[in-house]
Amino acid sequence: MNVTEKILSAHLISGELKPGREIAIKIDQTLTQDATGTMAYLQFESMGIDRVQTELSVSYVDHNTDQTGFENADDHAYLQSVAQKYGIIFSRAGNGICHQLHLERFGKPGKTLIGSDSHTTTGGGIGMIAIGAGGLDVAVAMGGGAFYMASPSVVKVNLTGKLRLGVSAKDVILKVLERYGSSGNVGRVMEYAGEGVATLDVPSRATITNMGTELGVTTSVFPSDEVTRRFLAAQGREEDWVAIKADPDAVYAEVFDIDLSKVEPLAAGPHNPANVMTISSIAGKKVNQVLIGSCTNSSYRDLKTVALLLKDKKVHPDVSVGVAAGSRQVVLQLIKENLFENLVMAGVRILENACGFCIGLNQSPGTDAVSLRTSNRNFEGRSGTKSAQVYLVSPETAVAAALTGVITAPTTVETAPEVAIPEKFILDDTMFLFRETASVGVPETEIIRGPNIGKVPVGEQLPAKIKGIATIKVGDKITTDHIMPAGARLKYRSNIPEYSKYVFEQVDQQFHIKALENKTNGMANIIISGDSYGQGSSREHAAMCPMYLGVRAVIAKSMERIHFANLVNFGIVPFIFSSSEAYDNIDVNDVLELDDVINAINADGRIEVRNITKNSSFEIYTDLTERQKAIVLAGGLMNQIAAKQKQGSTE
Ligand code: MIC
Ligand code: SF4
Repeated sequence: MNVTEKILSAHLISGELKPGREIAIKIDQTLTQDATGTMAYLQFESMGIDRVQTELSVSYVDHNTDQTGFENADDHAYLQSVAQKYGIIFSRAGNGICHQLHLERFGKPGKTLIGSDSHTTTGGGIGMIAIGAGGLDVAVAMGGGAFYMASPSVVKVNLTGKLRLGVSAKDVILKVLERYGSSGNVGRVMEYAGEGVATLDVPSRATITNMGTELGVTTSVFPSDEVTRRFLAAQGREEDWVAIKADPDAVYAEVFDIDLSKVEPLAAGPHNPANVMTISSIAGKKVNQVLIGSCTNSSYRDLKTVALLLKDKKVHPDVSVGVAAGSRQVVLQLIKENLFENLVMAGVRILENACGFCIGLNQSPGTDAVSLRTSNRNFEGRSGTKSAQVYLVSPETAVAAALTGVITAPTTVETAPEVAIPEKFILDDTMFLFRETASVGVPETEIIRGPNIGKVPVGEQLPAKIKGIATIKVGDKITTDHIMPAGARLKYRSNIPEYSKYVFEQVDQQFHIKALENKTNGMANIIISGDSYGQGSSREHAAMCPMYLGVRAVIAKSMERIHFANLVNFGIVPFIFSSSEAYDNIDVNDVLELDDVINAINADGRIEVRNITKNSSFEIYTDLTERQKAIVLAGGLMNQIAAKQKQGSTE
């Protein structure tokens, strides 16, 4: 068996490990972050369970920490009180970014983790099967329920050689993105193997598994070896270590070879993480902003490298340079080693240990500005500035540009010495509230609900016939940032009627008005899309808010995994065109009729759509498991759970 099969088979509740088949697995750990967490906990509350049923569940506050207005503080108080009531560890704002913290303090090789954030895959860096999912799936796992997924097809990424100085893990994952792209990888797991694995420390492995998400795969995983043991020992958690490696005769669906010594410094250019180019091909381009941080490159290894490279130097006067550490531990460690000073002395803007710039919450670049970032996503407008040109690069490349003012290959300038993980990291869990310390000054059972804490919208059962309007038609690679913007709108995450006003804001500002009108007139809204609909985040709001606006179906050429699952959970039927030419013959505002939907879903999922406006028809299909069919017909998972609760079922 390979590593993926070993961990999955040890957690298998039902199904068979045959690629494509649905399996149910037991979940050991969960994580949530605040921006997806409020809805996840509102859903968890309605399940009527006294205590989380997992081995460990953590609620992190890291995304929405920087807004004006009362909303953030309301959300944080709600999350803290829920954590206290249900036995969830609470990580306070300022402690750091969920994925970095989870790796440092809680992740364990061989365990399963799901999190309401797509980059939960970071845990694969220490040999976990760690998967991003919608908040509702995480709520179900916290209640002891299984997680359902397609049994993956495992790709071996065979690493040989050793990276040159100035080239780092970000360049490796960009190499993988160059080969596999950001679509067409649904159902895959990338498993790293080969002698080159031992040359990568845990933070480097975690950068690779983190950004593996941009491929659209289920997750990525490294073996757990001596390097993993040393990392956990330095975190004071040696007892959490177990060795996990693939059997010598393990079988893989395919093999991708990378000779690390040949990897060049790379960048992902505007506006997709898979738009990979060499740094040498864009060298000399003027840079306005450099931002180092996010859950991809904010570790001790990365920031120590940055601090060493900036020692006794000053950032270029035309470049605004910001650094956000991934955790307090990283900051404390840099302070202890007198390295933090290098950043401040160089003229770096010190940012909060949080997601911040990565999600467009602050540091938006100027008009047409060129911004170099070490984060993992550069979707158009995500930075908060639509005309900005965002390039994703390694910390080494970021520093080279910060100093020279232009894109510069780090291998052509002074390179920093290799950074080793310390024997023992500074261990201080002050900003985690464990049950004993979780007091928020109220009785344990009282949940704090300020006016920003709304309600989870309720779906409606699927009607026998969908008569609807093609309210919007979008192209390929529509991300969840297009569907449900974050940044300045993030503070409405707990208030669905308000947040719904921004659905497709970047694409069609009238969408929500038209959709509500159609809903009032008894017409369903139908979204028409090209390939790879729903790339990017796990935010279930990209399904929940459209559901609130009366969207009943999405018809796309293809769809990404987490978004597909979220649509099902919120009772929106995810349809695929049987023949992609049909896409060309639909226009916005066409009236579409889907007769006998329920019977079609229960049969083979194929259905004829009549385009009343064009007097034509075309075929679509939906590939749902029996479990997913039942959810869609019930109008979403919450409806199904409520119906079961009414019948007294404990299932
Ligand atoms: C992201 O990087 O897009 C986010 C913000 O972390 C999302 C989660 C969210 O939308 O709250 C993700 O990656 O899942
Ligand atoms: Fe936060 Fe950015 Fe990581 Fe998402 S990708 S979890 S916004 S740091």
